[in-house]
Amino acid sequence: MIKKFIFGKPFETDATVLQIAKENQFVQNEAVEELKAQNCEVLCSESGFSFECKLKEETIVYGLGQAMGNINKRGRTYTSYCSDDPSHTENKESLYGAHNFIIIYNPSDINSSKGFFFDYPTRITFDIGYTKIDKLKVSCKTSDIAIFEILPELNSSIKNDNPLKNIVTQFRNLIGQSYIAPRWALGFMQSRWGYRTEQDIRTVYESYKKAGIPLDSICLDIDYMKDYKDFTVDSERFSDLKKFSDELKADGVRLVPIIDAGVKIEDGYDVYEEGVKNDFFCKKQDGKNFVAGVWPGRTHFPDFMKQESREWFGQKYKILTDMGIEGFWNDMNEPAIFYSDEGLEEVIKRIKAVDTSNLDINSFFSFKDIVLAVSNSQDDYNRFYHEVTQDGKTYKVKHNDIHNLYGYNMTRSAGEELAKIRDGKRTLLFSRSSYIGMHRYGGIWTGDNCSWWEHLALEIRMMPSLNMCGFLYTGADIGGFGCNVSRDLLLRWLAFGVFTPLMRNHSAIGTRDQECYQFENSEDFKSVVNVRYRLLPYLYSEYIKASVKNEMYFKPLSFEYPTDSRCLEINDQLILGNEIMIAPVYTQNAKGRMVYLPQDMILVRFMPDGKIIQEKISAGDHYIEVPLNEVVMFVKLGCVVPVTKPALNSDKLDYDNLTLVGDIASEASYSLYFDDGYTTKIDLDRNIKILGK
Ligand code: MIG
Repeated sequence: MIKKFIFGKPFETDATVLQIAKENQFVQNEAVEELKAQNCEVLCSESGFSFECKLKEETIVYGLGQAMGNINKRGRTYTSYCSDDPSHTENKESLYGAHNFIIIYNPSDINSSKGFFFDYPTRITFDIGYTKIDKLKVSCKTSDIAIFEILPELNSSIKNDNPLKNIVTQFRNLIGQSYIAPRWALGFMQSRWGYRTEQDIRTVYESYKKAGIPLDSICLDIDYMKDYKDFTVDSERFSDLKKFSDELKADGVRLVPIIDAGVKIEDGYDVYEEGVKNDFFCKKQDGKNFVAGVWPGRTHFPDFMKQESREWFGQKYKILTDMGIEGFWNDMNEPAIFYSDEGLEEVIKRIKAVDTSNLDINSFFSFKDIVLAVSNSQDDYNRFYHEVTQDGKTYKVKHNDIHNLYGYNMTRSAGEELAKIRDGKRTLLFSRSSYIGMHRYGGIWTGDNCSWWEHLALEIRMMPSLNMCGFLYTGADIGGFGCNVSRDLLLRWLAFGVFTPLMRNHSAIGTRDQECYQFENSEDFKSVVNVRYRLLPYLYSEYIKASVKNEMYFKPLSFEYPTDSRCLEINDQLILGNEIMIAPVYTQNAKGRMVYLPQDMILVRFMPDGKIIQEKISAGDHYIEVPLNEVVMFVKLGCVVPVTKPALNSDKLDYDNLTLVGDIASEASYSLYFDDGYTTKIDLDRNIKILGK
């Protein structure tokens, strides 16, 4: 059951798609009372809003999607405020996304579990037993907010057998079905900020081929554009993108260009001129278009809150789809701002004011901060406005008041228009910034991580939380974006990436070359990436089922074994789909790791020579050796998983001749979803092949 609590005049974020029945809606005082009856205290005032409830010692809090911390979010503070911050250290409270969904879970009373979604368009803070160990406090600046409460409904048509899965499925019904990527987008992608020319891309394509390592796509980062202008191609570096993309596609490799939020200000540039002429850009209070310095220098931001702007910008992707492009990634859409004219002016003024003084310890540090504060500043987010139409009225809203919706609406713009442009065919689309609701239009990558073992561990923990919030097509920059990767880190990260729907090796300019073929014994990389392709029919099938049925693709172990006390604390093993458990190695110089099995399982080991070794392992703790060039997974008893032979890309895979691994002795069967990889008409009932028995 879902209840909706309405305080003040909530901004319509379009996060949800279900109407809540009148009798389950509570407004203002009624809402306060209804929540009080459940021991939640709400305070609405001029100075802000807060929601508090007590946490028992045993209470676990799940959710929050893209965030630091463990799968259990307790003991920290998190702030949803989409931030372009590439340094994801332990202490960070905000990353690129804003995913305000939590589940409160009491293991000794599992039916008392509840989910809460705080639908609020800008900064909101979750203090989860941090300030006070037994209190959850959610607070934000204004008292205009909608809160959805999800209570488990165990006798409903949602046949999830436990309250945790049931709450997630109800929540996902509320927010609508997740975006579904084309099948090739589940192939391995290579990317790097620094590929400049057709020749650079050709080298990547040829080197993968030569090394025999499968590859489905190569990303084009900002250097394919002419002077970083969206929807342009630098013809000196890519003389004929259509011809090039057709040539690679004929061999099963696709190109995936980046699109940035800011539109370069330049006379004669059609996107800029059309945007100015039609009032498609964000404006300042004085009605002039807001100017933000980003990659191309001075830019305007499309006003993605305005439907006309969304339609216009989204149709621009056709320029690239006409060149054979079938996938995109949307970047810098928090939006990232290097500087604004006003911000720069102020900084220079402030610097001038201090430059003759004798800087002491305090003034010196504030002097240093003056320059740093010019990027992504609150002041800038307060300087521009959106034109919004709600309830038939059109009015202006300050950007900062709806900050978390910008990246969402950029990707919505692309998603809605690409659906028209490529009628009946799926397009790959993933975004950096996001809000719940955007999961209907595209996936996300988790932004600028580093080549740190800790960031591999972080990704493992983040995946199930993202799935709760509807983001299924997701993954991190494999190998790490910033810093220099080591060979073993890349291999271990790939071995986890084998299982994430978005599997992309991406790195920053200036870091060590990170393509798989750059390292000694590239056969080891081939063995690992091959496993992705061997499992692709299965992974694709589980991904589609999870999307269509509003379920999780990755689950914490506790969601499958909610009363196993060991499972409640496991942050480094995941359940994938319905059949398997994975336990990635994420520490350096480890030859393997301890794995906890909540039940008997079949260990399936993919060997470098292509053999698959299987062994039954009993419930409990085991040290499992995992050489760098092998991939292991655990199949539940009573389950089987289809595998195929590896191929150089997903177009070349044999989807017909599948063999089964796992509990083959049990005569178990597997329901495989299959289709052409593109269709938007997904029919789980018709497109299922039963394998086994
Ligand atoms: O300011 O396009 O997160 O993936 O390679 C950096 C260059 C801009 C940030 C993205 C990253 C991408 C990079 N971009």
